[in-house]
Amino acid sequence: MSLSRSIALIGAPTDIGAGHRGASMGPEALRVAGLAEALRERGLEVHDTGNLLGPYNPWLPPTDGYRHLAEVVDWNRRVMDAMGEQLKAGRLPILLGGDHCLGVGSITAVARHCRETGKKLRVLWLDAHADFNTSQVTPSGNVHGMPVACLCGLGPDALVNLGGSSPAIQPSEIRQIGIRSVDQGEKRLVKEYGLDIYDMRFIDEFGMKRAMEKALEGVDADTHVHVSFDVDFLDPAIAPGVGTTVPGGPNYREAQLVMEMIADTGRLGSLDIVELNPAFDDHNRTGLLAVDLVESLFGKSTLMRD
Ligand code: HAR
Ligand code: MN
Ligand code: MN
Ligand code: MN
Repeated sequence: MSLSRSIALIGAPTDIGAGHRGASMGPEALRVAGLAEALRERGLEVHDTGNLLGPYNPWLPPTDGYRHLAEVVDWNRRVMDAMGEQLKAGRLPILLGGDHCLGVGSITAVARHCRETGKKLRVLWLDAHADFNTSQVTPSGNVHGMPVACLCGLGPDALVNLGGSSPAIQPSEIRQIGIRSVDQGEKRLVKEYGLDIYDMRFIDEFGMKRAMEKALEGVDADTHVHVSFDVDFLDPAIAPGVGTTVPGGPNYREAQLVMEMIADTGRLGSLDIVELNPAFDDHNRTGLLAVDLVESLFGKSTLMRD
């Protein structure tokens, strides 16, 4: 396995792009759930770099279709710089969100790292939502519903050009898994941009194994795999601790299989864990589940294989 043995945890305690307060407590909940210890148990070296500092959430209504755009940009710049620094140092960065608007900064840094090192990029977007809204079509103005569009060049200049070249990624570099909530206008855009989506309907009909085989098709020794794990990907029955639950998500075994199949590629290069909201959780149950799944992502098979 060519996994980087050295991991950097980067906390980004903010809910600046979300529709509910509380994802700002995500980084600490993941620490309390034992994330660093679990990774060390896997034989990995873990540096917790602590939390980034960014603007407070002013909790204002949208202006021109965005809530808190200036603050969202500020947080994303800090996330991009911190992720970029760790990638440059040869570590595998794990972003502890924070809401999913931070995926813009995180993946912009990863995409730049791939360009500089001549790697192919495969983003695996595990989510209930497609996060492909724009200011024109968003039902909420919440930027956590927009990061994939921004990364593909569709959005405000400050986010689209965060890394200095736009678009940060091509739609062909991303696969979405577990999707089951896409807004009306968002649907049109997703089709127009040709996103490769393994939604819950696909998973119901063909199973998670087939979905993941397809999502991982083409991943090879030259590929950097980035996993953007929005915890609302999981079925709310097992993961109540998120701001935007959507019924009908992957169950425990399906989620484990996703992580195990990614681990089997040996190509994981970076990770976001976002949208964990302790204010909605039950005794950190969702935080503990996220850590359990991340252990599988780093090769701890729940079965008899290792
Ligand atoms: N699609 C809705 C919106 O744009 C809800 C988005 C919720 N997003 C997240 N991240 N929780 O996936 O407002
Ligand atoms: Mn999301
Ligand atoms: Mn989501
Ligand atoms: Mn790398």
